[in-house]
Amino acid sequence: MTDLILHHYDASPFTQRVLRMLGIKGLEWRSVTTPMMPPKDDLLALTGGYRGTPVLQIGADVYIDSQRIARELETRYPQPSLFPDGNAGITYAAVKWADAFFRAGLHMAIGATSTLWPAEFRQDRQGLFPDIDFDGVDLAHARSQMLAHAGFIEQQLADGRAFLSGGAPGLIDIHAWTVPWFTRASVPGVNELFAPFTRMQAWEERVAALGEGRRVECTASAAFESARASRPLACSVSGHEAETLQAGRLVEVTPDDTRRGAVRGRLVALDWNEIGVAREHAQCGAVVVHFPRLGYRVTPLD
Ligand SMILES: N[C@@H](CCC(=O)N[C@@H](CS)C(=O)NCC(=O)O)C(=O)O
Repeated sequence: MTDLILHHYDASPFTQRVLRMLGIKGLEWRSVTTPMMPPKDDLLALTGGYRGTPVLQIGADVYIDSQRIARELETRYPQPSLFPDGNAGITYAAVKWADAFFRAGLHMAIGATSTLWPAEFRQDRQGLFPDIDFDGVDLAHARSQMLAHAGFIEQQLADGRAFLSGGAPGLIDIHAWTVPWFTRASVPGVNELFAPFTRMQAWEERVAALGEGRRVECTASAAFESARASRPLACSVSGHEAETLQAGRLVEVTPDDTRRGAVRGRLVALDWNEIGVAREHAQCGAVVVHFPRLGYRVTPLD
């Protein structure tokens, strides 16, 4: 039975990113479906407070955020690579471009459809994105941003290449693809907006066809059992911040963009793009929760 356990719901564009990574690598994985909004007691028992999706669990190691998950999958399963052109650094950095594209799509979705969402869900999402005025979205601007981002994709495909970095699919395709994926399906006007981008549309189909590897359904209690039966991998604290963020310090890790929840634990892993905290819960036992540095704030508490 595979050790890869994804805690997620399929409607999430960030989940879709990870599914396509699993597709490129052809991996078997276990699926634990989480609710789209609280209460999410099982997920919080595992993460210690992070409510977002997706979360990848491998034994007693818990990986937060699609970018951290990409790094772990690439390390453990290097072939086929998520970087077929070898450009790993710039591709990881492009997550911030993909997030800007996502934000444009999110603004369009909120402006065009959020008054139709169930009141409880709308209220939850307002709390999650406190920087967005749900009643005052500038739709014309959001459309212009969507067009600009989609235009870059069309331009990149202009020489007839199958994928953004050449003939093989990679993380850059996954980053870019989730926005057309979720907006075409749910936001009125997007198909018309993207109509001139015919190369992009054909590319979207190729990325969708990467699939999701092999999904095996799983329960939260089986996932807890897998954590309890395992020990976290050895990790280390390194880098110049070791002077202020020493191993063993109690820290809080919080996403710096949306309110997906804070996690407290003892610092066990640190470098320029890694934070790992050790924590325990009766259901999962001792785990290490790993975050990327990009997009996450670490605050010492002792
Ligand atoms: N940077 C994160 C973003 C994850 C994210 O914002 N996911 C959304 C779903 S698309 C979420 O967590 N929403 C709140 C929830 O599911 O409770 C990642 O790449 O994983």
